[in-house]
Amino acid sequence: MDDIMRQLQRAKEEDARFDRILGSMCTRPHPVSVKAYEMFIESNLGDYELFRGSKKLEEKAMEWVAKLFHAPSGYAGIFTSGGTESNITALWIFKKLSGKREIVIPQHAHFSFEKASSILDMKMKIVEGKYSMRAGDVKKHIGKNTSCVVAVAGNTPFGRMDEIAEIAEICNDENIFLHVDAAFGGFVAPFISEKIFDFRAGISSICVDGHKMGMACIPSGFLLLRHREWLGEIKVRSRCTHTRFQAGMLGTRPGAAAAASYAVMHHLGYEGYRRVAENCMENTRHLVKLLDERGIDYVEPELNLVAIRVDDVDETVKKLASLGWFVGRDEESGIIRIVVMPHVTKEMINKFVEDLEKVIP
Ligand code: 0PR
Repeated sequence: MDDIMRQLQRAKEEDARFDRILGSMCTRPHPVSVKAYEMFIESNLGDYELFRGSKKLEEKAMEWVAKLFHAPSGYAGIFTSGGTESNITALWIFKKLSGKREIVIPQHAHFSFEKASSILDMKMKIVEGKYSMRAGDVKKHIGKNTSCVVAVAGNTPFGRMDEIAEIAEICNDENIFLHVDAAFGGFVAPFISEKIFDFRAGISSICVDGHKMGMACIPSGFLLLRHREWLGEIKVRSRCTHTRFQAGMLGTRPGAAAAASYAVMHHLGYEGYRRVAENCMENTRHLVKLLDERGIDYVEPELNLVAIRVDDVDETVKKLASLGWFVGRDEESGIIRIVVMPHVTKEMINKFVEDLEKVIP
């Protein structure tokens, strides 16, 4: 046992620590979330008749998110392992409902849609756009085989929001589904932006991740659908278990993750998340100010994510790593990515910018 523990300790020491991580959309989970996770470690939501308490927590966490996004009363929710599973599941449902095999998707959408396209055998029609997707560019990509449009609230490289309300109007006119990927932005934008990107805009589905700005333990994802009946498309009888039906990709699922999400959401509440988001935005502005003072070029942030333009992405990432910093990168856009998560303090930002100045010409 001692030997195993020593091995675990050594492995843990090889893991990066959050006080050096600047490029991740994850953060240290809130202590309340960790506590709840530990309490429900045995629970399996795949067989929810056995774990009815966990199931209730899952439903309550879902209600909390549904309220955040103004879901209509007949909505359905699936608690998932995160944005990837949510995105694949949404496209799966819309393929079944429409019987069509094309998706219209912004250039800067997350690579989980590439996985979805491969698994579901759906063709991606890519809408080009500098930092986000404009409504005016969407229409020409819609055709008779379009199943759904994907729009992003807080995209992966720039943290920008697509023109979701306007895109929703087009989708409603064309009678096609609109899925909103708010995996990252869903816990920030409602608190700091005036933009309407949720069910009020007339969207079909939306996902958000608790394990990103929700400060919940990994894995935590929420997928909300406008109509409960849509779940019927992916519902299967779960034979031999204590539960009659499952709807979703996974079988056995961690009840601990649902309890952990419930706990942090109800502990922080909407006001708590507003404070977290405002604090992250304040630190984002601090970072931008330091970059301005040094003449370092960046993409104007909309949420708590700053894409810094550099000449040689690979070289910059390597040099920063040698100084102990982990930053995100996107070679295609020529940027390194700083996500100003709740664990990213002003002190970290100050030290990082000092080091960044040393490594860029
Ligand atoms: N949608 C968007 C807009 C995302 O940015 C991501 C992940 C996903 C969906 C998929 O989410 P899951 O990975 O939870 O399934 N974006 C992060 C990124 O690419 C994922 C991540 C998080 C990567 C932490 C690294 C990391 O350390 O940055």
